[in-house]
Amino acid sequence: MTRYDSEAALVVVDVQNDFADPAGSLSVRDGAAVVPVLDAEIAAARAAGATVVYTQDWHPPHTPHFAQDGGIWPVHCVQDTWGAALHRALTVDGPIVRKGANGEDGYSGFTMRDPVSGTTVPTELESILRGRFVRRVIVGGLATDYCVKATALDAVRLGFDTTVLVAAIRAVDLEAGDGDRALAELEAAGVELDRTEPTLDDLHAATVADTAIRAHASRLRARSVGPSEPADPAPAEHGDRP
Ligand code: VGL
Ligand code: ZN
Repeated sequence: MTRYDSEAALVVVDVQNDFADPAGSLSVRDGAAVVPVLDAEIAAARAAGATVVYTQDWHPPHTPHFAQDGGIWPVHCVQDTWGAALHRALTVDGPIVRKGANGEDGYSGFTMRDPVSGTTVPTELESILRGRFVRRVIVGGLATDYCVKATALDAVRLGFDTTVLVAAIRAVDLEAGDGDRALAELEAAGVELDRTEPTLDDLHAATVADTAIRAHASRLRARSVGPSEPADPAPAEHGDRP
């Protein structure tokens, strides 16, 4: 993978349990499949000195974004809940930008729209990228037809040379074809679609790193817990290893 250098940033959009895990409240079909692909991208990006930034949908328990409060979505990604947490197999190695925390519709990682006043406010994403002299933005994550689309459209609008990694995204597809229509819209706006499939070597490298991290974490737990507690608790409740 040669797409990364110090002027590039990988933006990992909303790889959170509510979207990525089959038990999530707004679970995207095959959503967990993006995790190993993104882990490989993250490793390549970091190795090349590129920036990696994560976005996180971060809603209050009540927001006009939710159907229960007049919006369209089931309750999802509520601040500090399991559903809002980044998927446990995702390598987190960079700043996290949270959006929607004050009841806005936060589809784009760059901007949030107040659903009552209609005004748009920026998140800190653009200033993070400008502060690092980023010129190129590479986008992956969930979901193609909402937050990935909105983030990539904002990125081109802001003048970044923008690429979406097709192997690293999945669509909600509320209506059949939404994901494909989103890709067409992105292309029309000047976003490059990279349809390269990750190689097995890329995926393997990410898996090996992940396994090593888990083994180390398990040794640390074994050392720190008392004799009455299990040294290595059962895998997390909502586990879904891709
Ligand atoms: C998203 C629907 C509602 C997304 C967020 O991350 O794509 N979709 N909130
Ligand atoms: Zn949301």
